[in-house]
Amino acid sequence: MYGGGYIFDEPNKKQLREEQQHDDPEKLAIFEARISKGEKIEPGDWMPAEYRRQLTRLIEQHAHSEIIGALPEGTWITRAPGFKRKLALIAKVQDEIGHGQLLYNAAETLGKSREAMINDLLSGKSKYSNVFNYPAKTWADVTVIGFLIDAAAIVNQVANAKGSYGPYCRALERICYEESFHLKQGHDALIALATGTPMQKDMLQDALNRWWQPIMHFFGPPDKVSQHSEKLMQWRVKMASNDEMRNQFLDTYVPKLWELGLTLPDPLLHKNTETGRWEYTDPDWDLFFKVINGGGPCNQERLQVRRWAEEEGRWVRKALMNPKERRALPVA
Ligand code: FAQ
Repeated sequence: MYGGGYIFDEPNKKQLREEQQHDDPEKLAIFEARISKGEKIEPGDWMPAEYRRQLTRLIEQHAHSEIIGALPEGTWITRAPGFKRKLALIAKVQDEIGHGQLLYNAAETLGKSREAMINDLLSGKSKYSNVFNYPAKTWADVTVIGFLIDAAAIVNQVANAKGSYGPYCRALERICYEESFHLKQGHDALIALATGTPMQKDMLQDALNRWWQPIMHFFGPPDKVSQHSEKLMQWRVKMASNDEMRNQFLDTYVPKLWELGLTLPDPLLHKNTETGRWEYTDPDWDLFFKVINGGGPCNQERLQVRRWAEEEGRWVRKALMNPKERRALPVA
């Protein structure tokens, strides 16, 4: 049981509704004043039920994205070209799983148990990032993930690390340090393919063409459609809107791709020099909602792998939780 005394599992939904109705206006005003002064909210502090619910949703989805996000790249560990790239990929995939652990810990401070979070992932109730529902068909796909998806994640995480909830911000700070290494390995692999043989360059261009729309989707729906942005920005959980983050990403990374002679599959993509904003063809948002709600090319496969891992790892969890069985485990 944590500071707010609130546990998120099923029987307590009624408690959430009641708490929302009875958020003390005086406490709410003090809480909002603290946030506007830039203070960090810690697990033992009073917080409105909706702040707790929104943060739990967002951090939990982020944690799920890290562990599901390890799957497309994980399948390439044995096939990465050369020993150096294999080692780097093993380390990166291990880091992503570690980020999941850090984020589950941060979400647990809000009262939802890890078991409940994993159950919600495996049942399909919780979401995770759209981008991990696409296949990594070639080594160039792994390269695009390592450069552009890590870059997109960094844009989001660097901003939100300055947000209001202490445990989430501290987890993000550490994650950002590690992600910056991931970005370097992605960039190195990108340059190798972009300056390699014509076949390597074609393979990279093909991957970029396939991943461009999912990457544009990554930052979430346009601000005019986003359901949660307004409240989350008011409470300094999200430090920039979806469109602002997308623009920042385009500003930093599109020139790096163009410099390498790569193209992007959007004839309208350009920076408007008067407004300083990037203009582009609106990505297919119906497709985005289909993918995040279970209808993408790999949703079933991703969840099946996690269910298998959960089942196969049951004996390890049981042994770790049971002191008698723990004594029987071989000492490393
Ligand atoms: N994918 O009202 P908004 C990584 C949902 S970590 C799936 O705008 P919000 C590391 C949203 O949940 C990647 N669903 O939502 C790595 C909501 O649905 P709900 C993950 C999405 O929360 C790299 C609905 O749409 N990063 O990549 C997505 O204000 C390489 C309405 O949207 C984070 O999670 C999406 N892309 O803003 C690992 C960062 N976008 O819950 C391996 C933390 C929106 O009402 C390899 N999260 N939805 O049913 C955030 O900053 C926010 O949650 C946003 C969305 C910006 C993603």
